[in-house]
Amino acid sequence: MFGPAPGAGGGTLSARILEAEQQLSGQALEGSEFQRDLQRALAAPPHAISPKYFYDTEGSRLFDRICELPEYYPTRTERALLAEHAGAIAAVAGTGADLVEFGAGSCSKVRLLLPALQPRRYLPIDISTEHLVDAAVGLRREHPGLHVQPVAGDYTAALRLPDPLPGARRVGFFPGSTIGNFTPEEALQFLRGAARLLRGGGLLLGADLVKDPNVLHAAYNDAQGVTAAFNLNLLARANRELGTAFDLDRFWHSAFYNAAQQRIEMHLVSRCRQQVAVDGHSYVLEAGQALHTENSYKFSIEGLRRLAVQAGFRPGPAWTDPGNLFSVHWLHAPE
Ligand code: AVJ
Repeated sequence: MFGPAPGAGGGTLSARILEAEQQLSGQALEGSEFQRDLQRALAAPPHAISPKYFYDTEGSRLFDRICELPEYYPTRTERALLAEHAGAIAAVAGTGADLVEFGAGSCSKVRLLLPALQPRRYLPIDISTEHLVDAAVGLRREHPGLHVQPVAGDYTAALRLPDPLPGARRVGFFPGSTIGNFTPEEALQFLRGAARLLRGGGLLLGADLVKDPNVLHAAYNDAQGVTAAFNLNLLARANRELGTAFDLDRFWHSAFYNAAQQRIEMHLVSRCRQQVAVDGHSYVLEAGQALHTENSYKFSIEGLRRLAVQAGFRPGPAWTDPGNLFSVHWLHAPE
């Protein structure tokens, strides 16, 4: 293991060492945690596993394809909002900030903000190391002057970030309605942590809105079956990484809107009674038994602002599209 990485950036040696170090620590931790969480989900109710396990390299690729689907409105709607309001966002967030993105993926949305926001540094955090490093390399090539320092890790867990840049305000960026993956209690906890981390700056947050359930249903049951492949990739990933032998043909993708909870739920449903094994432990799945793989909560603008206030933020402007499909919020984090 390398020693502590100095706060260097660009394509310098220390930045590359930092990346290498994080690739190693990131992957090692994740493997065993995945096995344990999968075993827990199979063993007993509520038969649920965190959606963070979708995002290995293949899953991140599938997610990027989801974002291009005609039925999946969130990405294109949020991108339009960011592009249209970049100037207004920079006016409230300020230029020259230390910009931290939670779950940066392909770092594609931040590109819409960079010209207006002109951050002093960009810290993309993501759980999919290979995908993140590729994205950071591409971003550096496009913006040679930008200080990009990727952090491979799970931002839902305690995460060590590089020290803040002296004198620079921290601005958080959490787009894509990824906040919808948290339960309301987890979302509050995440926002509380973010308000602390970003004090004196703020958070730019994307949140999907409650709408016609038919529109929601189509977005998670696309005609090409990419969302189904994304969901099933959880089992494919287990086969690759944990040496399991899940037969993907024995599961189907289920996604539906749970109106009472204001969320889309995704499940992998066993098509038949079957026995599966993970690291020597076997489990019987009944026909129709579901493994709950994701919640995607939907919000109202006011509901999200209330949650932000509870977490210690002072909500600023919120931007939405004419169809009220999606919202982007500026949340000021007091000192
Ligand atoms: C990345 C959590 C925002 O909930 O819409 C897309 C993930 N799951 N299609 C979402 C997802 C199925 C996505 N988030």
